[in-house]
Amino acid sequence: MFFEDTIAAISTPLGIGAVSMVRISGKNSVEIADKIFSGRVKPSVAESHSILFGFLIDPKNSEEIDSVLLSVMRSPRSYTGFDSIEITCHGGVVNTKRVLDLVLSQGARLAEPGEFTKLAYLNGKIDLSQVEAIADIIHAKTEGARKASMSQFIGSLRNEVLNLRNQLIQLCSLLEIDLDFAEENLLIIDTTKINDQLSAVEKQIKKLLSTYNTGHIIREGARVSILGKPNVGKSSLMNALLQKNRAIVSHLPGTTRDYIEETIDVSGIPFTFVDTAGIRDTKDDIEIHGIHFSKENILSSDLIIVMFDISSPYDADDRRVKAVIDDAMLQNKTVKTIYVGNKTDLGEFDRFKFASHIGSDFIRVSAKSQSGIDELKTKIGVLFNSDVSFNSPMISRLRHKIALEKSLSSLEIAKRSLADNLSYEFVALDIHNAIHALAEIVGEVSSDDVLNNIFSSFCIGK
Ligand SMILES: Nc1nc2c(ncn2[C@@H]2O[C@H](COP(=O)(O)OP(=O)(O)OP(=O)(O)O)[C@@H](O)[C@H]2O)c(=O)[nH]1
Ligand SMILES: [Mg+2]
Repeated sequence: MFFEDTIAAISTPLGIGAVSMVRISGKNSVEIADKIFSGRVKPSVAESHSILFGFLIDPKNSEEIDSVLLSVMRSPRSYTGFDSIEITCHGGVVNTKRVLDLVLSQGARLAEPGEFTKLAYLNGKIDLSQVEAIADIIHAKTEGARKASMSQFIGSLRNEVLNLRNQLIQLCSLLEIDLDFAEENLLIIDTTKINDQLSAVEKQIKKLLSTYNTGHIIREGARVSILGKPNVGKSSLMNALLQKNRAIVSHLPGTTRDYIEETIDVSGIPFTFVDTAGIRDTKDDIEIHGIHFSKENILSSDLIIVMFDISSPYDADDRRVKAVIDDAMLQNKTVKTIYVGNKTDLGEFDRFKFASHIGSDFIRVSAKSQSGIDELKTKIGVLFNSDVSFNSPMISRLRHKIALEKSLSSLEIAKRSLADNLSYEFVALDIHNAIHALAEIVGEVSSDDVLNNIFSSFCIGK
């Protein structure tokens, strides 16, 4: 049985380092520690949350394995809720593995990825939104992602979901009380009031749903492709954004043939910038391939920077670029665009004519002299709401979005049932469905598939 096992794993990255940590959790943890640890105090008589200094000794041959610090955390005051031991030993691959082997030889089983956290979840120490937050803290690529994950870990999403759920539970109980007393005609509920309260909860759910775009981009990052005709300065802009010479720049049109990508942090969000081959009519086979990639990139991007050379007239190639982008936007409806007029250092041809050709305002930059680059970065950040408070409740996973949408559609059905004067029994049932969907977010109801999917993304030892 799951709860019967005592599990162990190396919780620090395997490699050369000052120290490593081997974690043990489960009912035999302290007993195992007693068998292998020699110090002034035995783990089994040590108080919870004390740290002991001593040696690990292999009971088989009394070999001294390592000098360590050993922490004792007794149930239920531990990460998993079970008795837990953490051994801080010297680092290094061979030494750390030897310590783990010693623990395993005394009856612990090697933990599966995320199993310590799974124990914590099954033991009711944390809910599923916090489990996900832990994975996100570990994988955070930017300060923004770290902050948002920490806010979720300390309960911002959980509290919001529980608050929504409580409002619905109260509504349900009102309806159910009314049903109980219906025959005696004792209570008559104001249907309009119930409808208004349902609408109020719907509004709050919609607000939470609206955080998905920013939330998942903070977690997963955004893809930004730079497009334009050859020679407008796409590769120069790429280098200016990255602050390094990553892409080849030359005066020859058609320099970039493949696409190049690199990720940087802009306002707390990981942005992957993609420099693409200039779009034009060409007979060159390799270039045609590159242009095909450029068009494909539009479909997988969250944002396209469309670039023009403002120092020369808007021409047929620019028109072609604009047509390609307009066409791709019909297929990728969520993609955002920013228009950029480059080479302002060479003078501007006709700013207003340009704006009317592209049907949009644009940002003026000089990739060469780096002017306007900060303004462009700010604009990119604003497009993805990077000014959002990382501490407010936010959803970041498709799983959350689907659950909220399910909840919303059950509430819509409830309102319809109410409008159709159906028995409150049906209305209450619809609201129960909405509550059930909300409960999925915090994992009060969950399928094995969902759990396996979440825990498989963890490292062993967490
Ligand atoms: N004066 C000036 N020259 C620029 C600027 N940006 C780029 N250039 C020059 O324009 C030429 C083309 O620049 P690239 O960055 O290679 O242009 P590209 O759009 O990547 O071109 P392809 O890869 O061929 O599609 C180079 O000679 C650059 O030095 C700018 O802001 N001002
Ligand atoms: Mg280029």
